[in-house]
Amino acid sequence: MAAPIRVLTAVPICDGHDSAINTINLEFIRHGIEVVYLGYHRYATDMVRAAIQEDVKALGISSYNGGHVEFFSEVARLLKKQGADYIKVFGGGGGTITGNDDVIMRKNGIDKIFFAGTSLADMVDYVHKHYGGTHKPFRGRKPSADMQLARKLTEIEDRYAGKKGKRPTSNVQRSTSKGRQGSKKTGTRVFGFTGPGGAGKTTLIDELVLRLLHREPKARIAILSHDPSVVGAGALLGDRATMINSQNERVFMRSMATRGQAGGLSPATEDCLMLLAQSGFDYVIIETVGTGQEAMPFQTGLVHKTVLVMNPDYGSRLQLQKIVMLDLADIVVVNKSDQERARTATSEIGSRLDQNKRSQILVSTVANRHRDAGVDELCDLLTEDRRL
Ligand code: B12
Repeated sequence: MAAPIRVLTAVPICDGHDSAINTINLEFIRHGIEVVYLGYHRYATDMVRAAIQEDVKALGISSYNGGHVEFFSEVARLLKKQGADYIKVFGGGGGTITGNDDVIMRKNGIDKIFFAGTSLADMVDYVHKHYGGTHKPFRGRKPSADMQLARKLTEIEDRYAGKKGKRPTSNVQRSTSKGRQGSKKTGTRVFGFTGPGGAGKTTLIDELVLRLLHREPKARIAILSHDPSVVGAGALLGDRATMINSQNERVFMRSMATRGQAGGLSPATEDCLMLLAQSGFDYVIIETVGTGQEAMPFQTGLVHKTVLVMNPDYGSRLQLQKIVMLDLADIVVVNKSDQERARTATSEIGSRLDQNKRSQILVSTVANRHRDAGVDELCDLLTEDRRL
């Protein structure tokens, strides 16, 4: 199996028309493409940073706000300025983009505009024909640190493509077989976040990143965020669409598809983690896919602290007996703790943790509330050994 084509898609600033891009994303995925979706109302700078970090072959923009000539051209200009114009810019905006606009946009470096009436099959075909194949080496001036790191991560992921279950020969220096121990030398702190889909892991991580950026003005943070690959097809890597604070110059985020591996992570995660630790990040945060009861995504030694994020609405108390991560997590977070059932949930989960007789900590958060005290507490707990 060849490594899938990766593209990034987004909708520009002052534009909420996301229904076209949502349809197109799904069609791309059905045809084996991995789509990193940045969401709507996004700045040109955010798109360019994300496209470079994700090392995508192309950046697809869906624009309906009337500012397409300027916006697409600005994206192409910024890519060129950074020496990243190996990333092609394409997109559409139905009837809002005219033939004359297209002429100007192509002069400004846009690769392809799809007009109203184009079939989804034609768009998929174009992506396969024009954005497939291996990455070309960087040309011209020295690539930026983000560009180099992004490309190394791609190389690691691609080495695993088609080698299900087997560890390929890796160039990443392995001081031990475990990622966390590999990060000991560098002082990188690694946190693993897991939990069921919809519990608010991504929002919680984004709020944690905000606090880390404020508290440590020089700290650099990397995020490895996982989403499931669709069986026999591509993947929708959508966590960036939820991230607001993580669109920051001091944050490097990479979205990874599970590419056929069960359990919540990608076959390439451990090697990617080691590379990030060697690249001098102060923190690396790993987010798993939404997991089920039996998941144990973080093998011993992979991360320094594991955080299980739960939704108060897990069903009856009996369900708690079946969640393996409740035995393993260092910190259990009951997110959305403003919900009616949260008090009961906190008390039931607290009793369940008491059975383990380990020093596990239970924290209540409302991640989507500004300045939530629970998220502050979580940040304190995760960083306490750095502050001693
Ligand atoms: C659906 C729609 C809405 C929905 C949006 C729902 C949503 N979540 O997306 C709602 C009702 C909410 C809405 C609201 C508004 N809308 Co509106 N909307 C439309 C409408 C009817 C269809 C757009 C669409 O989704 N088309 C479906 C796609 C699949 O087809 P397509 O557009 O032909 O695109 C083709 C290609 O270009 C390509 N393509 C498109 N994007 C991309 C991206 C990539 C990567 C690729 C490869 C291809 C590609 O795919 C299609 C292939 O055939 C258009 C009118 C129209 N008929 O086009 C107005 C339209 C875009 N809206 C318009 C306006 C003004 C608004 C509002 C400002 C109205 C208001 N005053 O409140 C708001 C703004 C909302 C916001 N927050 O931004 C104007 C924009 C005018 C302009 N720019 O000059 C339009 C053109 C209507 C008009 N004639 O006035 N809108």
